[in-house]
Amino acid sequence: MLILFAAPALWPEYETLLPAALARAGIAAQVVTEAAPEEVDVIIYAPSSWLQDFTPYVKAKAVLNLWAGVERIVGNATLTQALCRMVDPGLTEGMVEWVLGHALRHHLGMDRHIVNPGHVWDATCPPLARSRPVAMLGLGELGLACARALQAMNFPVTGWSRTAKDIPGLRSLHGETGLKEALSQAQIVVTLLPKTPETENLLNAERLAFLPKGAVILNPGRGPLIDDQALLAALDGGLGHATLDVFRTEPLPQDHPFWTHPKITVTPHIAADTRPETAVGVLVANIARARDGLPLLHLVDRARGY
Ligand code: NDP
Ligand code: OXD
Repeated sequence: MLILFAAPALWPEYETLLPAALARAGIAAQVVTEAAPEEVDVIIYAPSSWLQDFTPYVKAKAVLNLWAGVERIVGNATLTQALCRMVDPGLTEGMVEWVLGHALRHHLGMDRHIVNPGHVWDATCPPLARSRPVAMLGLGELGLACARALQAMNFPVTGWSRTAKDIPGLRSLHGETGLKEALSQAQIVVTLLPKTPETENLLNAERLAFLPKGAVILNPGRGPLIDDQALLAALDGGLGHATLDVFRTEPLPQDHPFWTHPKITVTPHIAADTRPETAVGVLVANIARARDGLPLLHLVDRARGY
């Protein structure tokens, strides 16, 4: 098989790992960074790739995205090949750590003690997690893993997703009324949704107003899920804090008000990264399936957008 690795910036991380993993799996494949398009069997892809026109890749059975989010490729009209997104145990683990860390920061009020120039002896003890409701918007690979980790710490978690779900031990809502209910009770909201036409500006002024006073938003999903201006206005009102990892423009422009707002924490799109050590296993599994004509894992529904 001929595998085109069309993500040059990431090549050094995969150059040794990927051929070794293919060899261990007994797959006779050559991984290259340049190839005659008509000879390529599988394309490994990242959104920053030089490859934007998939038309000449007539033999390619799959495009394997190295990112979980597919909004930068899903609308590509030249892409007729199957598109798979990244579901990587290492990436999920990273996201769980980011969400837990930032949830605990706000839950425990850590900032009061970390930045305390006046040496104030404020002995107010935080409540237990069991009395801090969390709304998890998105119950996919990442949202569900984060919901489970928060539940393991006793946070009462309500999940919300596009479709109705029956997940053992997790209160799950859907639809507009479900969203209003989840937001109205949440002291911490986590947005782990893909960017699609339906999710853009999901948290607008009207919906942000459902949140109780002092509530905190953690957004490791995508910037456009939240209306920037509505968020700033809500923070200037009763909203407690927003910790944002993703933005409409990245890197976040230096003059963007998010950088200096006292109730916003910016992290530079580092919530979770695809980890080559674990991701190669997922890539190899799908390469084997493409070779054997089996259904691919983590297929993107092009019409749905994720
Ligand atoms: P999944 O596709 O597994 O899950 C997406 C979830 O969002 C599903 O539960 C889906 O609902 C829900 N959803 C989609 N559209 C809607 C809608 N219109 N209304 C309500 N719910 C909706 O994605 P992942 O969990 O793997 O990833 C989520 C996102 O996280 C990625 O798309 C990416 O944008 C972001 N991400 C960010 C990273 C970072 O470092 N900041 C790293 C990796 C990912 P349903 O279950 O009903 O289909
Ligand atoms: C991803 C991301 O989508 O890093 O994988 O945001």
